[in-house]
Formats: sequence, C-alpha cells, structure tokens
Amino acid sequence: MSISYPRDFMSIVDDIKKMRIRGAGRIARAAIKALKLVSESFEGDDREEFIEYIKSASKILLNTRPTAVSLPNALRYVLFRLLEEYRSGGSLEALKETVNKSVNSFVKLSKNALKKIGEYGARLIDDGDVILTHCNSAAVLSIIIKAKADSKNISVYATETRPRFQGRKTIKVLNKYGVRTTLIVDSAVGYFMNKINKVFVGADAILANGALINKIGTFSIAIIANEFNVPLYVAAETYKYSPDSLFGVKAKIEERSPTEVISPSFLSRLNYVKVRNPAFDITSPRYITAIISEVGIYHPSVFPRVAEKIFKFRYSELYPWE
Ligand code: RUB
Repeated sequence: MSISYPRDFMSIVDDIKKMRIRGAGRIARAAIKALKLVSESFEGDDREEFIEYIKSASKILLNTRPTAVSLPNALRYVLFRLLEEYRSGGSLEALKETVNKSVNSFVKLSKNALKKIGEYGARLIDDGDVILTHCNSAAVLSIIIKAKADSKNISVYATETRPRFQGRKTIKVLNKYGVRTTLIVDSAVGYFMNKINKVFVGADAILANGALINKIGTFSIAIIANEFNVPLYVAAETYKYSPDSLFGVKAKIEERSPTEVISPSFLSRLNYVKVRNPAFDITSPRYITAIISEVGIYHPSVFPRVAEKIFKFRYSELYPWE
C-alpha cells in the first residue's frame, strides 16, 4: 500500500535534497519540523498506524542527505520520546502532543546551542585575529559575529567552497555584520595560511575517535594549518556526534552529481574522463585543536563522552525508525 504524505512535508524533503535547505543544523531543524507536519496530518485513529506513519516519514527524511548526523540525531530525539509515550500506553492525542513538544524543544535547544557556541568560541578570539573559515557554518558564524559584537578587531578569509559556493553565503553574512572579509578560491588556502592565526570550521559529524566530517576541503585545510602551526577549532553542537561510529558503522560520505562540477555536454565529449564529487571529507583528530560545543570547549578525544552525556543516546535503540 502506498502511503501519502502532506505536500508541505514533501516540499521540505525536496528542499533538503536540492540543498535549498542546507548546513547540518538547519537540515536537522527542518527535518523534524517536517515530521511535525506529518504527525498533524494523520487522520486515522490507530496508535500503531500512527507510529508506522511517523517511522516511514522518518526514513524518507533520512534519505535526503546521508552525511550530516544532526538529521538522524534530531529524529532520534523525537522518536525516543514518542516511543516512550507509545509504550506507556499514551493515547493518539498524547502521541501527537509528544511529537509536537519534542520537535519544539529540539528546535529550541538547537538555537540555544548556536548562541552558547558563539559565546564560548568568541572567548578564543583575540583582538587583531585573522580567521580562516570554510563553507558556510551557522555555528562558526555565531562565533565570529559574537567576537565582532564584543568589539574585537578581527578579519576573516572565507573560501568560496566549490562546487556549490557556500562561501558566498558566508561572506554575505559577514558583510552584513561589518566584518572585514577576503574571499579566496579553495586552492589558495596554502598561499594565505601565513596570514591566518586561527581556523574555524563547522561539523557535519564528529566520530567516536574525535575525527571530524565536514565540507570537502576541510581535511586539506587542516593539514595546511598544522604545517603552519595555526590552531584549528571545530564549532559543533553535541548533536553532531555520531553514536553509531562507536560500533564501527562507517560514515556515509555523500557523492554528488558530476554536473555540479562540469557541464554534461563538455563531459560527454571526453571518453576517458569521469568526475568524482564527494561533498565531505574526514579530518583526523590529530589536526583538531579543540571542539567548541554548547556546553564548553573540549579536546576531540573528550567531546564524544560529553556529547553522549548531554544527548543521552540510547545505544539499545539507535535506529528507532526501524
Ligand atoms: C555544510 C557544511 C557545514 C556543516 C556545519 O555543507 O559542511 O560546515 O554542515 O554547518 P552543505 P552548521 O552545504 O553541503 O550542507 O554549523 O550550520 O550546522
């Protein structure tokens, strides 16, 4: 039997897939708001059917973008609470109310986390700092904007972040806040690193060994920063921790269409050429100075333990949508 979903839900699914909604934090918030729409639209009167409906919508959301772990974690947050209510015999109304409340509380904690990360991260920034950032991370921007609001005299180098040019979003925001910014091509990071004294990047996932998954190019930037003894800080909410990496589940690195890199007509004339377009890469914890979270600043080896404590992952039920 085919299940139908509300149109608004499908349009959020499409927005995430096509990257009109992007960035790990935003993806997570949008996905569970979409789940709330599904919950509200349920017209049946059967508790089991409701649970199945929510689980199947969750699986659709999980398939939108595979790498940002904030998405499954946000779903876990809602589904843990929903299943608890279901097992304790809650009525359909109570189940819907649980979805509603937990979506709202996740969105609130996520926005609050961004604010706290801004506060903690800004403490690491000194007057006169020249910062490099890559891609477009709301968590990193929160730090830079707070440092600027604290009247620190700073400037930023932002990479353009090919092939999707998320760096253009970053420079627009920095410009709005009056932060002096230089846009550079991704391959110029080595050329400019001697001018930089701190690197800040966001996170799509932090693995159990403290490794970072973030926008493609982060790994190269980390190596260059290391070569120049420039500290690299990661801005990551605790819900960027990947709980299943603890059991050796391999992170999924999204590979996007070659058409983002080269036009299909050009490529079709090159018989021996193929294009690879991974959207993310993995940076070893050895290159990470510290991870700035909403509950403090931690060494990458400590962050996973802190995240587990804050998020309260249930290792017995890591895939509640199944
Ligand atoms: C975005 C990206 C960002 C992280 C963190 O990739 O790699 O650095 O998602 O962002 P994409 P935030 O544009 O492919 O989604 O701090 O906003 O969660």
